[in-house]
Amino acid sequence: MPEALILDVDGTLAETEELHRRAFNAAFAGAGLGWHWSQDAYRALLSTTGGKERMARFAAEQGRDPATLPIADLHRAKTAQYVALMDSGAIALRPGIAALIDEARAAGLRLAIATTTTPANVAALCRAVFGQPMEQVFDVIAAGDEVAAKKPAPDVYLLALARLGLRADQAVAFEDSRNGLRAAQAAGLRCIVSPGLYTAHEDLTAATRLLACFSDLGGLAGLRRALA
Ligand code: XBP
Ligand code: MG
Repeated sequence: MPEALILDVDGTLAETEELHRRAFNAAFAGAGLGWHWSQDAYRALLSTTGGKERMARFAAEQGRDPATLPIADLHRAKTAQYVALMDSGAIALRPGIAALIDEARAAGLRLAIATTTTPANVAALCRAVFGQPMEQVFDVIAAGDEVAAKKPAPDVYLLALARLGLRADQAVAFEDSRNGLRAAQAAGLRCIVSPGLYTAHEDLTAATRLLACFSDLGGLAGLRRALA
């Protein structure tokens, strides 16, 4: 049995990407940019991880030099919109996640986050779905802006492992996307994957175990079998 579970946030703990998309669009409207990301456009844009990086890519696709746009300000406005949406109670955990976290805690496993998004957004999610500060739910938080390269680079998983003080073979990752799976595996981790609304079309067959739903894992007993 691993000593820790390292969980992705967006798409894994909860289906947050639709909230991210709405928050981006609200920030664009607030800035008078005339940009709007449809669900189909956002699905394609998600191959670029990180909100700032995603906006810079979109600007370049529109023929604009990203350096001439206030990307950092736009991202701050987007994060504020996202936190407000989250605080309004728009989100729930994905099926199977609450039970897995409870069982892992009861069994003495440690819990970590390896996410591309910002700690402010993780904190808002924890307030909304656990009713607790993130530090009480997770022992370790590793976030995208703390590392040199975002997923699919292994950096954020390596940071989570370093903060846990564990080797990769002592933990297991949980992901919803190909970029996340590649990041976890590049860090040497085994990875349980269940695709979400925005990643169902991706090739996730390299997963240690690919599930339609995290509740199909069968808890820690199922995890032990999946890793055997
Ligand atoms: C999720 C992301 C994030 C969010 C937006 O990837 O790529 O960029 O879409 O968050 P993963 P920010 O689930 O693989 O970590 O705007 O805060 O970057
Ligand atoms: Mg994800």
